[in-house]
Amino acid sequence: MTLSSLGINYVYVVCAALFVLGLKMLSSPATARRGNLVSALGMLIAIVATLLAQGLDYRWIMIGMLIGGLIGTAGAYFVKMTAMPEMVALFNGSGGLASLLLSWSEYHHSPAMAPFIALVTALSVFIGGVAFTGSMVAYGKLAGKISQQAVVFKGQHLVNGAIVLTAAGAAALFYLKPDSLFGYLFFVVMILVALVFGVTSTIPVGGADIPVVISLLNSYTGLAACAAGFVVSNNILIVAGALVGASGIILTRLMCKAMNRSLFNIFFSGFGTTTAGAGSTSGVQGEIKAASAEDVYYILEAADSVAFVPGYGMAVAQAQHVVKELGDLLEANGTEIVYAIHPVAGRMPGHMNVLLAEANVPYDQLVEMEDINPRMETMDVCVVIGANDVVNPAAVNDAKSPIYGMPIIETYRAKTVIVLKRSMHAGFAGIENALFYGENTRMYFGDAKTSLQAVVAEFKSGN
Ligand code: TAP
Repeated sequence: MTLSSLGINYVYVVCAALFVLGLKMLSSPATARRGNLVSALGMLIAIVATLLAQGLDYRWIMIGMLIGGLIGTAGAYFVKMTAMPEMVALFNGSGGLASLLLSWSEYHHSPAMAPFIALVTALSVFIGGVAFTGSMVAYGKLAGKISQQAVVFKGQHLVNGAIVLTAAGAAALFYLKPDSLFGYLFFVVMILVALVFGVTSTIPVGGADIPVVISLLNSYTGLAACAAGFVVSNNILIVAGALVGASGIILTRLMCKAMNRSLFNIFFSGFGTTTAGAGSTSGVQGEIKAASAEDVYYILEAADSVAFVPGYGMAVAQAQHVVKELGDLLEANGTEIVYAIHPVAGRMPGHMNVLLAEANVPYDQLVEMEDINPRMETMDVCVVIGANDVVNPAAVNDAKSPIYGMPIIETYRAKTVIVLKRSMHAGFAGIENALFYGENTRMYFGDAKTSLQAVVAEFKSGN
């Protein structure tokens, strides 16, 4: 059975609509799961329709799909939530490599290319190659397989500039005569240079900034797929690639904005590479008021409204389930509960949303930063669970601070703040936090999960 070329384009329009709808649904926690399924359905229809339209021998394709499907399913089931960025990096790299290989094989089929096809072939192998090795470096850094430190050396910009110029030169020479031996030589040079550039452009990024880079590389993979779509004249690959390219760049921009950092700063500053400790100084003065589980119980028990503000430490402690348990107990006690989510809390986009969804926190209790800040003064208690930078008032009132200008959840304006962390160590940005010394702040030291379990026990025993 084959689909006519007109018929398949109708199918592709449906698939494209499903992709767009799926993306739209991904923008809200309440619809995100269904959005994923809608997009996946669009992709399934696109793959089946494309295979039917080509009238191919499907045996090898089926074997490939089966192996890939098994790896993907196993990965999705067994990967730990905190290892999700690594998995995304691996998938992303595979996408870049697939575009590179697809365009390379098309070139072998018909090296006598029209100028436009030569151009998109060059683009797809170059961007695909960069996305592949860049993602592998990103994976290595996140998984601790290679050093998380930013590798910054003198003349780095010059080296990267020379690499890009070499790639552009090779692409131009390939473009002029793609079907000659020289054309092929320059094609191979372009691939090698792309693979090297993926590494050299990613190693200057510190481990903690890698999620932003993964989002950017994701955008590259989309662009490579889009270019590959032109190479093989496949409309749905063009559309899907363009959507991934655009959404990747939008997400990258959002992450940069939420951290008040430029992409240049992320790529070249080596920010966040040192494990900042108590030694970081900003001249913060004041008294630390420690609290016990019993103190926290009394404060919470008397509160009418409580905002939980989760951060990276909640992910480390895997405290989301006990947070929900405490939230339920408070609700049963007649307290209003919200979970205030900062867009870059944790280490990956949507990190806190995913963890809280895993613990079945109702979506309508999740409140965004823009919505909680205006009513902060009316909140009786803010419970900061392993968050640090995203609640640091220096971002608002210390113009010299490296995070000045970064939007934060302004917990310091709440009536009482309880901070759960293990020590006075700094967070990702490596700076001290005046919130911990605030008049209205109580520090409850310890692992967030263990600490919250103790508070839950207090509630259950009715103290
Ligand atoms: P951080 O500022 O990194 O602070 C996390 C805090 O959690 C630390 O101060 C740590 O203090 C505490 N902690 C660690 N393990 C804990 C445990 N088991 N129990 C209790 N507390 C624990 O986190 P944040 O406030 O979520 O901010 C995120 C930072 O990452 C921002 O600077 C952001 O710009 C950056 N970033 C985010 C992203 C995305 S997309 N989310 C991407 C790249 C960078 P102790 O060691 O004292 O316990």
